[in-house]
Amino acid sequence: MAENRTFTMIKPDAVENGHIGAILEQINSSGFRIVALKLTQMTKADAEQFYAVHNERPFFGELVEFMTRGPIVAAILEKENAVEDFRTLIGATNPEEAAEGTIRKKYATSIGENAVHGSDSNENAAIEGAFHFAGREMF
Ligand code: RTP
Ligand code: MG
Repeated sequence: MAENRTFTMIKPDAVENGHIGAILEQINSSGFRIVALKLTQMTKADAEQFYAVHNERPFFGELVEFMTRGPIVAAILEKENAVEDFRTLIGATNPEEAAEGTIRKKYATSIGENAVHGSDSNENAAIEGAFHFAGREMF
């Protein structure tokens, strides 16, 4: 995947709370182009693989449970400096520490149920994008 791309998920909490439209609108109006998009639901095995880096952490079971309890919106986004700029747009992991106006500040309910995911490196963006999308689904 190109280095000007990142991968995101609108997590089950934000989908349940009806924030898909508002979050996609903020993503677009912040200069990101959507190059892949779908509503999908991860299985337990999917979530365990996607978040394998966290499998020793105390919150791992809770995280897998949360991420599989309902549909998510998966998307690949394009913009110059996409990974870093998107992490800025979503804000800190804990919404209480997230900057005013960030997506997590506006829509997250807790450190665990924090509305959106954003890749943390170009390498992981490529891995995560390929995890969710086939080549013909990326534009
Ligand atoms: P993400 O990967 O989802 O974009 O979030 P992040 O980089 O800001 O945070 P990370 O450390 O990668 O954690 C992944 C997700 O695990 C859940 N979490 N729960 N209960 C807790 O203390 C806790 N800490 C992290 C969150 O859903 C977090 O986004
Ligand atoms: Mg992370």
